[in-house]
Amino acid sequence: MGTILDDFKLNGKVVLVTGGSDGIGKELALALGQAGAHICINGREPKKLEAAKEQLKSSGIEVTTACFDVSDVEQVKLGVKGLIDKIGNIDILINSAGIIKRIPLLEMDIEDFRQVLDVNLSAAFLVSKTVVPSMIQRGGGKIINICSLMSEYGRHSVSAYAASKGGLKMLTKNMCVEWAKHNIQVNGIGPGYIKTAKTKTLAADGHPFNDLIMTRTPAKRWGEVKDLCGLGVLLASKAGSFINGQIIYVDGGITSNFGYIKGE
Ligand code: GCO
Repeated sequence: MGTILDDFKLNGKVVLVTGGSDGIGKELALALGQAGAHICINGREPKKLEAAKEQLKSSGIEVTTACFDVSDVEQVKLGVKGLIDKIGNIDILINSAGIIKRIPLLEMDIEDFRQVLDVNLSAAFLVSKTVVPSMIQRGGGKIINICSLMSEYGRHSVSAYAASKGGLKMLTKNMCVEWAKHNIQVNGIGPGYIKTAKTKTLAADGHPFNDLIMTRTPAKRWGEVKDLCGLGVLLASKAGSFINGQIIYVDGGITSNFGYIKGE
């Protein structure tokens, strides 16, 4: 007889991670691969994809790459179809591709604003819509959308990013509402401040933003990409089968904290 640990295993499952050649996407790909899944990583840059593939393969993970732009309707259609033809089906989709542009509202032009929404929000709609019919046909699936603290908060100069991540939170809930009856679970991971290429400049020692994070986060540290992996495996596995439509923040407690005064 199996144990609860068996419910976390992903053997025989196929995962597509968009934005999988880097950062949070790559780390989740590694974790789900270690849990037994076949991993397909998507990205726009063939060289980066190959490097990520080699890295995952060296950990004994089966990997396929899929080079396409998630914000381009035709490329998504061809990319996803090509992948399904090649390796069967996609059981688990992680929408992780994302960009950020830190530009104050009055200086931001509409092209930049639209591009952020296209990649962070519309692409999750597009890729999911392309993958889900085959999930329905096969009796179920999982979608994990990578949200953000900015799904809840504003911050100076990240308006487009926050608008996209707030939208992704609500898209997650609506996907759950429409697809749960097909045994599809759709949830969001809301990373707090995590050390990645996107936050590298903010995390530098002595940067005032670093001070803000260190004082405001109850855990008194930045997150590491690894901190997201346990939740990623839970949401991708049978163990998470009745968790649906939730955004779970992995943030060292920052969303619970209004702030400290000196000495607390
Ligand atoms: C910023 C940061 C954030 C992070 C992250 C927070 O400029 O405030 O880059 O937006 O990227 O999404 O959860």
